[in-house]
Parts: sequence; structure tokens; C-alpha cells
Amino acid sequence: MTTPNPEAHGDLDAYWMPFTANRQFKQAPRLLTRADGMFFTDDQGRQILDGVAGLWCVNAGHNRPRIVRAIQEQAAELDFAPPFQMGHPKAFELATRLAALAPEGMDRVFFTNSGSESVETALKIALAYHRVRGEGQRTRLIGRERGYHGVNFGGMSVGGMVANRKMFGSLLAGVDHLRHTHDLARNAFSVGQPAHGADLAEDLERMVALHDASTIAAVIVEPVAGSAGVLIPPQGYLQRLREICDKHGILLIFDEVITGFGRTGKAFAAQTFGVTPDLMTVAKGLTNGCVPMGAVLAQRRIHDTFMTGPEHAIEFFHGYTYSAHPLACAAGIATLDTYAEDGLLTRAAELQGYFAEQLHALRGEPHVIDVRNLGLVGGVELSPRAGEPTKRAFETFLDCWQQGVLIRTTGDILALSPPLIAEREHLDRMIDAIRVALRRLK
Ligand code: PXG
Ligand code: PLP
Repeated sequence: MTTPNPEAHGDLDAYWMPFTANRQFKQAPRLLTRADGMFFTDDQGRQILDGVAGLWCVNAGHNRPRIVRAIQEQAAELDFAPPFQMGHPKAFELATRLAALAPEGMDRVFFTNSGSESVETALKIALAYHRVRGEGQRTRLIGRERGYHGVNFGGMSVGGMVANRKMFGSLLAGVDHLRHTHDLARNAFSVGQPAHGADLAEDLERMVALHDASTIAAVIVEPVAGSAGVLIPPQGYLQRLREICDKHGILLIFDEVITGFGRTGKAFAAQTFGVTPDLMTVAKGLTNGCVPMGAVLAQRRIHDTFMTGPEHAIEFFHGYTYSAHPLACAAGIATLDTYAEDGLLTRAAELQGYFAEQLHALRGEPHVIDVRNLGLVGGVELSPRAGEPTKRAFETFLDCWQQGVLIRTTGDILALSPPLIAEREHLDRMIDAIRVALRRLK
């Protein structure tokens, strides 16, 4: 393990770190100082292979010249433009480019600054949409157990990760949750989409029976649940959710913050699974993680529903100071150019066969109770150590870090989501590091 040496790092006290064991971290800090391509460099000068695209966001790899240049030039040209009642050309350009990538019909784009803000925005669009249409009694929001939709109050309320919810009071009223689809008894070691669980979508019918469809505004799910531990949707599940939503006039929101921008083998998971939602939230890969930015993509019919009333009146009372920030727009355009130039939005589809084969070879290693994959997303679930849940996964993370490989953990699940520029040798090295770590883990 890294030798604690706080003196070498200056004062670490002031920074209250997010989603981090602060005291443990500050005893043995892991500090990244540079990044290029598939690798970080740490403050000891070690090369660290990035197995998680930063935090599921650096899909084109680090330090891409086109994106760096775009940000530098934009900062010198137009540093800020107020987004309310004003615009700048790159905001319109990026929206048009996104609309062209999105599923058919999802061609209206609202900009935010993160995945969390995208979720709040999508929930507000859903509520306001029904109200504008004269169905203002549709106020109920449905999420799913083990869902992650960011950390703001709406997203936390529809989210389903207990640790992220339990400290924060009563949350939004009028929220209910579908059951999650994780079922090791029936689906362990599935390659790609598991066979069992489409029936769980029928939970939505039960909610309709309980609350009545006329009270339900929207359902929000991640097409592939990331933060809760890489849960791949069972075959037919998302299709069934779509059908039930259509039957009852409920909006379907896909939270594509992780799955967007090529992670599953097409631009969006909606396209991979052939299911088009009404609203889609994105962030992360939108700017390759280089400048904070998110967006909500809406079906044109939803946007157009708002375009009523006097023309001088604001149609949707929502927005952020930094919506469509010029630096973010410049980074976003350059990112989409980079994805197109390198064919990255379909690269996961090319690599996923090899990735699946190597990842599933971890079956049989100590403590491994499941391996899951889709596109360039991988999950390895470990049996928890008795009385010490999450420790096995965290120790595996630390061991991999020592070996020069960055992975993610959540609970006792290891997650891999490498940049889409990964070569086979990078995938091999990530998986080998996990294998080595598991073999010496208690
Ligand atoms: N929705 C989904 C589906 C996400 O994965 C968010 C919303 C929130 O995005 P922001 O940009 O506000 O963080 C996310 C974020 C992990 C991990 O477990 C994943 C996320 C964030 C932090 C950690 O690896 N996803
Ligand atoms: N709080 C105050 C006092 C503000 O004036 C504003 C924005 O003007 C906000 C919060 C919201 O900030 P943002 O637009 O960056 O989300």
C-alpha cells in the first residue's frame, strides 16, 4: 500500500472530498497530476492505466488535441455569454449536432452542467409538459430500486441507492420505485443481456393499479444501471416498459449519463436496445469530461407542446447560469468531431466480443459470484467478506492502483468502463490486474 506521507502533498485538510473516505484518503493520497490517452500520471510519476474513462466520461481518452485546442481558443474568444434571453452560435451548433446523433425525433436539446442537473431538468420538463397539456394532476414520478440519478433532490428521490438517500430527510413526495432487475439466482454470468426478468417491467402496471395512470407523470430508468453496480437490462425489459408507458400516457425518461456517447456500441443505449424514450439525460461523454456539461434531449412533440401562449412569454421557467457555457459548447463540438473522426461511437460494438471473453474468464477466480458485460461496460461481483461488506472490492481497487490500473467499485462490485480508444492489450492489462488482486485477496 502507498506509504502515508502527507508532508509530500502539502495541506490536504481544506478540501472536503466528494463520495470519498476523506480520512483514509488523506492518510495515503492518490493524486493524479497529468493524463494522456489511456493513462494518468500520478504525483510519484507512475503511469496509471485508466480502466474507467475517468469516471465514465473520458470516452475519447485523455488530452485529445482537438478538444484542448477548442477550449483554449474559446476561452480567448468568448469567455461567457448570458444564456437567458441571449445566445451564442456554438450553443445552437452543438444542439444541432446532438440532435443529429440522437434517436429519430429527439431533436430538441436543453443544456445543463452535469448529469444531476440534467435529471432535475428532465423531471421538471415532464411535470410541466403534463400541466401545459391540461393534465396537471400527473405529478407522480417513478424511479427504480438501485437506480442512480445524481445527487440533487429530484434525482435522489427517484434514485434507489439507500446510502445516497437515508441521510437526507423525506425527499420529494409522490415518488415510487419499480423493483430492480438484479437477479443472480437466475442470471449470474450472463454474457450481454440476461435472459430473465422482462416480467419485472410489469411492476409499472402494478403502480398504475395502485396510483392510477392519471397521477403518474414519468418513469425514469438507466438503460444500463452503472453506479449501482453494472446492471444490464434483461432481454425485452426496456421494450415492455416502453409499451406500458405508451398504454398509459406516461413519459419514459432514459438516464443516459453513463450509457451515452458510444459506451454500449451505438451513440446511445436507446439505439443499442431499439427503444426510444420521450426524454433522455446525458452528461459526461458529451464533452469527453473536459468541461462540465449535461443536456436533456426531448422529443420534438414535447418541446412543441410548450410553444404556446404569447410569443413574448418565457415558455419554461428553468435554466442555469452556465447552461450552454461557451467553453463547454466548444469542448462538446470538438468532442463530437473526435468521436466521428476516430469512429468511437461504434468502437465498443467492435471490442465487446473480445472484452466479454476476457472478462468472463474471471469466472472461477476467488470470491467472484458474477461477471456482467455490455459494450465496453464490465461488472465483476464479489461475495462480501463476512461482517465487512464492500471491503473486498475496495481492497481490490487499492491493489489494482498499486499495480498501476484504475478501476471503480460500488459495494462489492468492480466496474470497468475504459475509454473507447482502448486496445486489446489495455483490456488484458486491466483484467490481469484484477485477477492478480483477487488471488491475493482474503
Ligand atoms: N445519472 C446517472 C445514470 C449517472 O451515472 C448522474 C446521473 C449524475 O451525474 P453528475 O454529473 O451530476 O455526477 C450519474 C453520474 C460511479 C459513479 O459509480 C457514477 C456517476 C457519478 C459518480 C460515480 O462510478 N454517475
Ligand atoms: N443562488 C443564487 C443566490 C443565485 O443568484 C443563483 C443564480 O443566479 C443560483 C443560486 C443558481 O445558480 P446557477 O444558475 O449557477 O445554478
